[in-house]
Amino acid sequence: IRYLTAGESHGPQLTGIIEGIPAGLPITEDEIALHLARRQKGYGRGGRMAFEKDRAEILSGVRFARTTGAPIALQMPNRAFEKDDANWPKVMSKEGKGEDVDPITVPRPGHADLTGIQKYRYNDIRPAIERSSARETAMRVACSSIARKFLKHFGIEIGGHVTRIGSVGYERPWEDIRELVDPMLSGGAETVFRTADESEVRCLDEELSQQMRDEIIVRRKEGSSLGGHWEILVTGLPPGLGSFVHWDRKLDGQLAQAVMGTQAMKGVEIGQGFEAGRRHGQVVHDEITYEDGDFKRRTNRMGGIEGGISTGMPLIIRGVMKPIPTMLTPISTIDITSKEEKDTRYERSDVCALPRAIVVIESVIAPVLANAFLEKFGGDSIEEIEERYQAHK
Ligand code: EPS
Repeated sequence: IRYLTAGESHGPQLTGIIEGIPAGLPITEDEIALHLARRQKGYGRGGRMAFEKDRAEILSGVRFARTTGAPIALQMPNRAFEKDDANWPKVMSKEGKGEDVDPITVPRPGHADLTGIQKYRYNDIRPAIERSSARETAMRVACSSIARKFLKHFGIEIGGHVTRIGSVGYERPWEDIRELVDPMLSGGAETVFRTADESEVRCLDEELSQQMRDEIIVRRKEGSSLGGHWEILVTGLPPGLGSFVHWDRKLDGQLAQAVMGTQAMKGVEIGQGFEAGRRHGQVVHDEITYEDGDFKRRTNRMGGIEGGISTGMPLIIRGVMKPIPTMLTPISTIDITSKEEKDTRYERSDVCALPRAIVVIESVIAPVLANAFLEKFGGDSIEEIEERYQAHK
């Protein structure tokens, strides 16, 4: 399975193609719309999410609500293109020389603005802003929703939650979260997102949710922004996905790539992750048991992966998102044309996008897991894969 997206944040639409989804998977636009709608919700979002109504239209690869095995093309309009006062059809025009469009010459530290012009030799930052924007994640969610549906078909569920926003988070980020989350996993990882979605900041703890909201209010008033920490759980994965035989076949390596390939992510860990470096081996490794004809682990500090291969325990992926670089209160930068010191300019922006990013991270790992599953069980149609999976089980 692979997918590509195209589209600028303020261009006419986002486009996506996902291929490699086996034939016979039931899928509808409504199912894709579910995760798109989730991605639009969350405290800390900016004004744009109030009028974008993300819904992907399926253009190919699906017939009578089932995949055909052919590439699936999706499209989703950007309402901002028509709706904003900024005259985006003129600013984003594919024709002419743009003589009547003022170039943006003041890069925001932390965004792809300066690195973008250094790489592509633009004299206007606009193209870097447009393509690096988190708007593109809407199409990633759409494409990945189909891979997610494939996983769900085989009992594999994904669900995430926010564990920290700025200074507000769990006191003992490993123990406190395990106590809260692990009992929920017997109902499947979607229980986690369903519960987290009830909080405006997608945090499972009510008191922390309130404090996170307050933190966002404070930083919004200051004209600043916030990031935070997150955790994604996956249940139902069979043991044996991924491999240790080569670096690029390790499941944890592939998941890390998908996470780090997502806008604003600055770190990722599996299981206890960085915390394991503070402890010693006797209390880090998960003892192996044999119960009901199956190998199990007493604990899951390795987060469901050993030697680059799934253990059959729930997958625990955690990471960090940086604060958004677009801020109402300016910080110092340099004008790329005059080389003079300038204050950063403000464009409408979210204050904290982490509650929304949970849905994006849940999504981007789905094609990775679906690929690992397909690599092991193969097949061009759902029926064929079902037979192989049942035989394996
Ligand atoms: C973004 C800036 C904002 C966000 C956008 C990402 O857009 P605008 O500049 O139009 O207000 O709303 O995110 C989305 C549109 C989205 O769908 O997530 C940025 O600069 O990255």
